[in-house]
Amino acid sequence: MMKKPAPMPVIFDTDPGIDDAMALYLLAHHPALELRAITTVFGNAGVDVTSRNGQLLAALFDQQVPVAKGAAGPLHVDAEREFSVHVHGDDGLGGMAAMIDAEVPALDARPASQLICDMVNAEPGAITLIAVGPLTNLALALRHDPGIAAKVHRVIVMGGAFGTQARCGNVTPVAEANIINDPEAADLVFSADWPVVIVGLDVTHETVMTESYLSNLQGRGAGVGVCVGDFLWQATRHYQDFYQSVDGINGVYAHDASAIVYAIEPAAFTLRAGPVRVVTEGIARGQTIQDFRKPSGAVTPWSGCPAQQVCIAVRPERVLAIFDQAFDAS
Ligand SMILES: [Ca+2]
Repeated sequence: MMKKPAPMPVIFDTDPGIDDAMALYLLAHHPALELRAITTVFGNAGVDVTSRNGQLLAALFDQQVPVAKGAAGPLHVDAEREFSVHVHGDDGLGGMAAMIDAEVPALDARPASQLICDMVNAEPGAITLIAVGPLTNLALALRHDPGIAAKVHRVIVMGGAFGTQARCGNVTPVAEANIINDPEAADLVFSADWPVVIVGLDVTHETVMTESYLSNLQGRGAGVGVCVGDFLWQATRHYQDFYQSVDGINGVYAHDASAIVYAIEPAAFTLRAGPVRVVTEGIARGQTIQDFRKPSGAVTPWSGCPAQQVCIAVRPERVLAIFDQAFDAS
């Protein structure tokens, strides 16, 4: 019999966030992955709220892992910032944070970037970073200890938009929310010499969790104190209304969960290789651009940056099936 591969150890960098909650549930319950730590960042709400949500979700999903609070704002503090309370509600969880009735773990004493450096240095080559919020914590970790780039197994980022299938920005015509929340950090993370896979709107907008799909989660998925499927159904009601009014879809996009599915089943995605830079100035601030042309020898701002991988196609039925299966009793 073939020996099962050891689960992939993961640090989850997150700004919960309703789709973050969905992603974390899948990460915590899939046998191919092993959640090692949760690091929080501003984004869908302020960092105090997203950190509290990280603690609440760790408790709900029965995960005894450190939760470390990260950046309260982007690298450049004068940058404009706006929280997505119109999308995720004031509490970041669609008004349902109060539904979670579980004992909440204390925050780790370290800042998120320090925890990332410590864990990566303790197990060189092992840790996968999955980042589904603004990339500030990863950028701070790289600044603090550039040596970690060579020791991280892989970085998987939910963010950006590259225009395939006309998938462009969701905050501006060219910028996606996680990237425009800290374009300087994103540019640093994509330009660093570590392997990055970018799961952007090009693929996340291809996968819609419809109202009937979400409804079918009810009564399924054991949580501490409350059924996870019931919690997600309630938490997505307002979130779904937002997408209905903006994009006319009867459901929600599988944004952050898609990054977890990539870690589980990369074959569900089509990748394109090439260096990626982020526009940091002007009206296109936050735009992600990959140079996937054949090398011409011309010197450009992409020259010398490592080739990263951008997801340009997905099999949505695999994303939906893998997420749904996490709600079946194991
Ligand atoms: Ca997120």
